[in-house]
Amino acid sequence: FISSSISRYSAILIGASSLFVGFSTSAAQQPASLQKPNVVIFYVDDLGYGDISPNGAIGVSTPNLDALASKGVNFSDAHSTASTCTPSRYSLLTGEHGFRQNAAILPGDAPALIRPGKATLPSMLQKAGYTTGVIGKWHLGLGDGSVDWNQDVKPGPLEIGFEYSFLLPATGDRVPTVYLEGHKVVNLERDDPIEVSYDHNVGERPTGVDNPELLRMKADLQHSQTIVNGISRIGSMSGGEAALWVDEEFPDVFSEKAVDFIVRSKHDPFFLFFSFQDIHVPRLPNERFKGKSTMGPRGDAIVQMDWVVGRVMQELKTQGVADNTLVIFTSDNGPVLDDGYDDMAAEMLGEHLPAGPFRGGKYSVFEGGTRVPMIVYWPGKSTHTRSNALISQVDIYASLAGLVKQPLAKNEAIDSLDVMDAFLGQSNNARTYLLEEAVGTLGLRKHNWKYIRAISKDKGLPNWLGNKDIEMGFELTPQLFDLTDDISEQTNRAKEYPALVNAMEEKIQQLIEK
Ligand code: NG6
Ligand code: CA
Repeated sequence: FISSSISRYSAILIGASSLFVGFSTSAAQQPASLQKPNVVIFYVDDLGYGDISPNGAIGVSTPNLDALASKGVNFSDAHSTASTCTPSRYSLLTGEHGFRQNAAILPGDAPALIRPGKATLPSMLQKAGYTTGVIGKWHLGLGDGSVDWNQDVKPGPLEIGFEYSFLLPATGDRVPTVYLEGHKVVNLERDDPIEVSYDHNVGERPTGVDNPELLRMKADLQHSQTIVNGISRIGSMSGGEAALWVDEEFPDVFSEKAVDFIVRSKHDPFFLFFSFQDIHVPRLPNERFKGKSTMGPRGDAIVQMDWVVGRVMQELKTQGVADNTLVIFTSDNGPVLDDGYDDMAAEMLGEHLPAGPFRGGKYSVFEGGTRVPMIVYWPGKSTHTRSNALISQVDIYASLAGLVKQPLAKNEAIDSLDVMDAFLGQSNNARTYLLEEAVGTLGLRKHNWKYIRAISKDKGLPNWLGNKDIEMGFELTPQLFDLTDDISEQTNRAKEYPALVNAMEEKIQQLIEK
């Protein structure tokens, strides 16, 4: 009786809602069993598998993640789709592999990579009645090309399914170093317009190249252009003085925006994509986190990130929506120590293993590139367990669509599988194969086998990869590892198993041609 009257009730609302954007059904009006859960994705930048205490971190403690893992599902074989940021984010939001859109690390003035009209995770959830917001790092491009930061900056997240956005437009180390709320640069003054260039110097601001004495942190050549807040960045920027961000304020600025979003949205089901700048470079944690790890700024940035998770989790409780919120905590790619700034990350590492037992890190095709922390928690719905299911972030899309009963079009989220039972820790059956994208090649998992495609000689690798002190896993011949007894990918078995190598190469071809 209840359910039929509810469905009649919502049918009336659906009819009426054509007048409005989205539904206005209050979550509180529905019996709990029929409520769609809120979804919060905490997406950390460059956080390695071993960087959190539930996964054995040594130099840093993350009590809020301990709390999450002590109730939720902690995954040991969960992957971002790529070992760099832009393609991983593209996949998370579209349910497609990054290579389909040639997703590569974008400059700070790149056009929007996800074009309006493309089905996305937020647009799918919007159709299912969700209020959607993105807060934090974007790095998926904005505008149509040669973006003018003094006008409405679009298309961007608002044109692909987010109702609210508060962004760091690209990365912390790239200009423009300003916040973007909706279409507008925050605090921009009319008589001080912003200009940005990635190929020549603009304006009068000092640069790291010319004025190294002004720097608070030494940087490599690529990070030595415009100085903002004592830190030289990638790219050149003039104007927008009143709009410049202060890196040390990120934890408070972004978590307050998240709090406001939760307070505003709590009557509808909501989706919050909380995308961290931490622990990407430049690592400039707030004063109150300084020295809270034994690893210098990189470890302190982890403490800061953990605090932000706790702050947002607390607000879910305060607003009375925690029990009906599905939380996914994960990272966009594996760890990196020196990524362009001299912040002592390598020197102060001690015994800590950022990638845990896995080889390589950010940029790598080895497991350390994409095997990232993932914790999922939905009170009363997820099982408390440690799961070794083979999970890809590309599957979040179809899994959430299944959960909210939103049918997918044929060409929507084509690489995404509904593995919600695995996300909730109720099954170990997720993927049997999983693609891993790196800057120079592709890897493929088939159960515990790991195949790495040979890189092509003539294509070469971006020259800046040379000095990262990371094992990339790029070889001119194919590699094959059996992770069952070789979790750290030490012994190449490709010559012993030529048929398997061929089969896995064929599988990659099939996936590409799909
Ligand atoms: C690289 C930057 C690096 C980082 C990365 C993107 C250089 C030398 N290095 O090009 O510092 O910004 O891009 O990181 O320019 S990601 O996590 O957003 O993919
Ligand atoms: Ca990243």
